[in-house]
Amino acid sequence: MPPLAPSIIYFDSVGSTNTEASRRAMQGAPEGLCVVADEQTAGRGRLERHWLSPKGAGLYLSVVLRPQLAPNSLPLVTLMSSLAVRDALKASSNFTPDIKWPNDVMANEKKLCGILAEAIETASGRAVVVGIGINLKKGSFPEELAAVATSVEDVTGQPPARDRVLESLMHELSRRYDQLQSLEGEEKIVADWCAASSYANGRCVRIANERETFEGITRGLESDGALRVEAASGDLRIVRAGDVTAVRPNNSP
Ligand code: BT5
Repeated sequence: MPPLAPSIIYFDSVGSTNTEASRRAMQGAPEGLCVVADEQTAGRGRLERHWLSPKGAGLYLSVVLRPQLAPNSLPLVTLMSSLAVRDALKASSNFTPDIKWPNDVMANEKKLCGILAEAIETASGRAVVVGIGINLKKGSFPEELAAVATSVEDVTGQPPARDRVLESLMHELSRRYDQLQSLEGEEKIVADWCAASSYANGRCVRIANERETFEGITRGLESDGALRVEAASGDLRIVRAGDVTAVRPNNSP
């Protein structure tokens, strides 16, 4: 597998970097194409939710990937991206964030970064567009989200230089993507994700998805990245979609 060779296109303002990168992937863009914007006017989360992306406040980017993975392994692309963001912030901003299933990077139990991986069929085969939004500065989100959102500046006291974080992120993303597609790479991504996330094992959580809401205790991941949760009844539930909220904060050091 040749290493990912990122080529970056910058925009001052765009609706959504995921929409722009998907459009280019449909036109045949090779993997490694990365769309970065200073602001997004229609940044997207999962399930038609919005991602607030004020000008100059965060890092908003989308990368085109063309992974050679079985369809049921595609959720691992989101998990490897969370690991890459974590590693990149560790290297560029001197702190180690937490990661939460399925698509969040967290600090102090608040959301610092969201990831949106979308699979699309293109004339040159399946592509996955990985969108990453990282709150760099305090003004990255409105006051209404202050109870659940945070930024690198909130955590470290200093707004990081966007391009330093971007450079570090492209490096870590290439490394993790390579790892994911190597021999036993899927197992390694799952193991590294579990080791890096305080949510992986033994956390009391509430799971909410389109079908139901229930509480339980996390019991690690399946090999395809699904979350195992032991429900109050004792049944082991396998969760493939939804939102996870901690029922109690993490008290471990
Ligand atoms: C996500 O969705 O977390 C995926 C976010 C992906 C954003 C990137 S930015 C570059 C690329 N281009 C795009 O258009 N998208 C990607 P989800 O788990 O559904 O979370 C969405 C929820 O997060 C919203 O409903 C809000 O509650 C909250 N939210 C919105 N903006 C936020 C922000 N800046 N910081 C923290 N939380 C936010």
